This record gives sequence, structure tokens and C-alpha cells, in this order.
Amino acid sequence: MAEISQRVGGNGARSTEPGTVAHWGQRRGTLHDADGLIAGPGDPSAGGPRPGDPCIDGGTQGPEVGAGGLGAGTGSNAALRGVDQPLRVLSPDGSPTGASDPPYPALLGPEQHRQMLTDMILTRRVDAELVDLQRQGQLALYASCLGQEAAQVGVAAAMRAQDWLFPQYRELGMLVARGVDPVGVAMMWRGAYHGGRGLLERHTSPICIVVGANALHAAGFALGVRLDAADEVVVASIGDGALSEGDVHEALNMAAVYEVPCLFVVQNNQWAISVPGRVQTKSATLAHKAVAYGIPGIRCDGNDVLATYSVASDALRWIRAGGGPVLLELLTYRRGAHTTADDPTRYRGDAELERWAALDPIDRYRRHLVAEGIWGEEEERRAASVADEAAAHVRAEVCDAADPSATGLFDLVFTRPTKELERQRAQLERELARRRS
Ligand SMILES: Cc1ncc(C[n+]2csc(CCOP(=O)(O)OP(=O)(O)O)c2C)c(N)n1
Ligand SMILES: [Mg+2]
Repeated sequence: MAEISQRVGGNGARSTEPGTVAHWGQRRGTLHDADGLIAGPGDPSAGGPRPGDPCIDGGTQGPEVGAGGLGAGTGSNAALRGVDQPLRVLSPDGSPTGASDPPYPALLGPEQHRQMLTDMILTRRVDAELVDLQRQGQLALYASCLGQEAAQVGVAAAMRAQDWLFPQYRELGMLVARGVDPVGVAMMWRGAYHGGRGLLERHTSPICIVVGANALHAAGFALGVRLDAADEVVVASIGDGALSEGDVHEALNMAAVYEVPCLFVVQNNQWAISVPGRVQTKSATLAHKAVAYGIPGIRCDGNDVLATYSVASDALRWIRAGGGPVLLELLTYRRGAHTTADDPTRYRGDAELERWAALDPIDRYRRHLVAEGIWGEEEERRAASVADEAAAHVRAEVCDAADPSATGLFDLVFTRPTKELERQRAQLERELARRRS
């Protein structure tokens, strides 16, 4: 770890200069506390929680963002405020809350703001097109990300091209914001291409349907990054339900112990299929889990793109400086069905949907940018046309697309195939030839 710290600038992330994790805690006292959660492993002098410290003492109620989720915190002491109280930069009406003191949003120029809002609008448009394509029999299944655009675009915007994303299966917004052609995503849902096409080129792993497994892949990959001393950070995107999987706990523990450059992003969309978050854990918040692993945990309003961009930027900067892994909990809501095979009216009511629709992430950001004078009718028309074009492109490429060759499966396993794979490939080729004759 010493070499990593030296290589990337040592204690930089532990200083209190503006924009660092420590700075936020000291200034706000809500996201982090100066004496807690910010100390990376291996730096006892920084005073963060150490193994054996009494970290959770019960106490006051934490606040809620929105309603009906894991928001009601029960454990809260000075060292835990960052994991209780979500950061919110923009109020639902688009006005700044005053919590934008961490300078990340201020560092964004008008073009970057317009790009983020355009990515969110495009995500929503293509997402709706993919639902329609499934209904028309062109996709086998689809998992909509309606309502989660701010959580996804904010995180992706904070990443660099060389960083790696390990998505679960609901991350259309992260993928398009990283420049992945949504056709490649659609082909996975068509059952025509394993894990998606065109992802690796954008430093994005195959889409992972096995809940929680991508956290392990990310942690292992991040260990490789550390051993290679590469200037890359790995981001694992998981759901609230994934935190009930053993895989995720192994990943978090290993990542913490080996101090790997991995950011765990939990999109807490309140539901794991029909199971609400409140019955999946006894922890006051999902960010609290970080305390047990000895890593920083940060909670934020996941429907506020400037908040998600800010916490992700801060966490990535911390990780790049050698601080080790971070866990982010982004409070958001899945407004569509779990997948096109699900009927959510069987387990949740309209009132809940209406509450979250009023917290719409796109409306919020749009209002803010209009008030700032950097978004108007012209930008709205341009974004709508970019989004419509992307949707039309997906439809044109996906409708009645030919199936790829069955033996192509073997090309995707290893760079150099093993003897066993070659034997299996030959066997499949013989079988296909026999059926054709
Ligand atoms: C290991 C594993 N167990 C069960 C499933 C079935 N399954 C698919 S999605 C899902 C819920 C996951 O919820 P969450 O992590 O909150 O993600 P969300 O769907 O809300 O985005 C489950 C249990 C699975 N795909 N993989
Ligand atoms: Mg969920």
C-alpha cells in the first residue's frame, strides 16, 4: 500500500483541501465527519474507525429522502453522519440547497451540464424504446431504468475513459454515458449476444444478470489494477438487493483488506423485484455497511445528478489517491416494472409511484439549468432529436437482427482457448453440420 500511496500522491486524499472527502466532512458535518469514515486503512493517524472501534452506538433518527425506503436511520454518532444523511445539491424544484460547497458542480462548464442532461433524456427515450421492442417480441426481456437516470449518468460522468465499469443489468444510463452503443445492450436482451456487444471497448464488463457477482469481478479486477500499478479505478454498480448476496460481502471485504481501487455504487431503488429494501437488512442505511468493512460510506440523493456526480467524483479522487475502496448509496426509485416479465401493481401502490414521480431527476436538473440560463427551447429540441435518433437507430438495428453464429460463443471465453474448449467447439460444429445435412 505504501507504494500505491507514493505513486499516486500519498496522503493527498486525506488532506482537508477543498473537494476532498475530508473537506466535506469538516465543512458540512453531514456527509462526513472530520474524525470518522474518511481514514483510509493503513493510516491510523487519520483517526477513522479501526477494527474493533465501537462505531455504531444507536442514537438519533436519520432523515429520509423521498419516502418509503431505507431512509429512516437509527444508528447515528458523529462518525456516522456521512452514512446517515444523504447529500442533496439540488432540491426537487431545481433550486440549489446550498450543499454544493464541494466544488465539483461548480467545476462543470455549460457544455458538460448540457451533455449530462442530454444523456439523461437520451437514456429515458432509449429505455422506453427497449420496453416497446420487448413488447413487440424483438427482445426476450428488458429491465427498465426509468427514474434512475441521475444516479447512473452522474456516476458515469465522474469516471474517466480508462476507468472500468462492472454493471449489474439495469445500467443503460451508465452505459450510454460511457459511449456504449445501446444496440449492443439491446442485443444482450435479445439473447443474441453474451453480456452485450461493444462494452469492452468502453472499458465496461459484460452485463451481469447473476445478482452480486459483478462486485466480485470488480474487486478481483481492481486487485489486478493495483498489482499492475495502472492508473485506473474500477466501479461496481449493484442494487440494494445485491447487498443481500454473500458475493457482495466477500467482494467488499476483500477490496477493503487489499485496499484495491474499487468504488462500489449501490443504486438503492427501494425494491429487489417484489421485496422492499426495509425487509432486506437490519442496517439503518446501506451506507452503514461500509463502517463494518472499515471503508468510507457516503449516502446521497440519487435523483439529484449534481449530488451523484459530486459524491462519485469525490470518491474516485479518494481512490485514485490510494485511499482504498468506497461504498456509495444512491437513493433512487425504480419507476418501471422490475423487468418486462413483472407486474409491479401486485406489490406496490400508486401513491408510492406518485411520490417518486414528483422527484423526477430529469425535471429537477432541467429546472436548474433553465434557471442558470444554460438550457432553453433550442437545447430541448436538440436533446429530443439526439434521443429520437438513438431510439430509431436501436430499432433499425435490432428488429429482425440475424442470430450470431453459435460457435462465436467460444471466441469470448479466453484470449487463447484451452484444449477442452477447442474439443467442445469441434463437437458443436459437427453437431450443427449434422443437423444441416
Ligand atoms: C444470484 C441470483 N439470485 C437471484 C436472482 C434473481 N433476481 C434477479 S433480479 C433480482 C433482484 C435484484 O435486486 P437489486 O439488486 O435491488 O437490483 P434491481 O433489480 O432493483 O435493480 C433477483 C433476486 C439472480 N438473477 N441472481
Ligand atoms: Mg433494487
